[in-house]
Amino acid sequence: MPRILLVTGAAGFIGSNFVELALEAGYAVVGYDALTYAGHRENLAAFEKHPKFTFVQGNILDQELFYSTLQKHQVTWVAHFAAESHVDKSISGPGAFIETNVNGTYSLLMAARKHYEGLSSTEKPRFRFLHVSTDEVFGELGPTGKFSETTPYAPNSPYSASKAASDLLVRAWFHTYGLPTIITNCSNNYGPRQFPEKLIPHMIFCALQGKALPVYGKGENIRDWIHVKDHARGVLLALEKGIPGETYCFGGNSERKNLDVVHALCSTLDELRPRSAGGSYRDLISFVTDRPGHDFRYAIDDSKAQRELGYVHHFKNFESGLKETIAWYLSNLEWSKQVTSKPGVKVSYDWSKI
Ligand code: NAD
Ligand code: TDX
Repeated sequence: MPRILLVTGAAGFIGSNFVELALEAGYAVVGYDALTYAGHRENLAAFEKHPKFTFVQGNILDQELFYSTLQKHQVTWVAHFAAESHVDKSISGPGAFIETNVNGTYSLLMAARKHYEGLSSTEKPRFRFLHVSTDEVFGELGPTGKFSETTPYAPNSPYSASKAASDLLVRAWFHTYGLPTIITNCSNNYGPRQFPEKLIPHMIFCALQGKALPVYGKGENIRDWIHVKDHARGVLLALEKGIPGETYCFGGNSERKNLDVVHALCSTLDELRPRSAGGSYRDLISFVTDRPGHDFRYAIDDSKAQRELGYVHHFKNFESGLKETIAWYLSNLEWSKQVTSKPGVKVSYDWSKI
């Protein structure tokens, strides 16, 4: 029986990169996405006409639609990426995060369990519900140590608390109902198609406009950067080889201070697109009020995934991955213009200056 993969959040940053990989690997994929301010059909344009790809516009809170989609397409694996994903947005408006991330995941679990109960005895053991989560559920690290699958949860932002709550629901559905669930926790992703509210693309477009580059606090907070294609490969491996009830962490082995990321970004832009006004893009760096409750450091030990899933990092050098990413944004300015020009989008750029 072929694997039919349903991907929630397929039109978002990581979801669309995952769909691309799964199609390349030969799987049939059903993309399921509500197309919020962060989800875009443009992200699926390259494979929209792929014979093995189907798109359903739907909300994860719509349990009936989700169940009927699972039934109609005889789905055998679910990869759940859909979420409200921006920490700053969760601070100014936490309600949407509880609604989508907690209630939405609950709704999917209810529908997935009903679908699972109706599968044949040969299909049941092969069904998987993979929930994509974040390293932020573990809280923050001091200067040393790394998060792993055994780190206790200690979320600090409304975003990470809502993700932690959804992880615990997924865990409970495995233990109580026997739904074959897997959880993955990943560090900060970078790469093509990331919505420009997040650090890297936001800095690129501020720089191109000649606007200040807003570094929170002193820029000393540390993130572990993973290329989105490595994360996508990890999730696919977890579906193919992971054990139900287990969790797997993925990191990039590339810890950087935010200020160092912005410096690297400016140097690359200086090389690829020198400022017409002269000088370096670094001159635009501006230190602004810190994010409330800003976690100091994240870092992931992904040796379990390496050992048990055969996970390897393809993007070993963050600065060269960053350069490739910046080059992608520079050659896809029309994409950025379209995705930031939709209703409900908080970031806005003056495209006449870019
Ligand atoms: P994103 O914001 O780019 O995309 C989210 C997608 O989910 C969008 O396409 C949006 O339309 C869709 N969506 C939102 N609410 C929905 C709803 N109610 N019903 C259906 N679809 C809905 O996010 P991303 O950065 O691609 O993150 C994807 C997942 O990976 C999230 O679960 C996030 O928590 C997790 N994650 C992200 C990172 C990161 O660095 N970006 C790191 C670790 C984990
Ligand atoms: O303008 C900015 N200036 C700044 O200094 C922005 C947008 C961010 N920052 C800082 C805050 C963080 O320390 O940069 C770091 C990265 O910020 P974000 O890109 O907003 O990511 P982060 O808050 O670390 O969360 C991301 O990684 C984990 C994703 O958005 C989450 O979905 C994921 O779970």
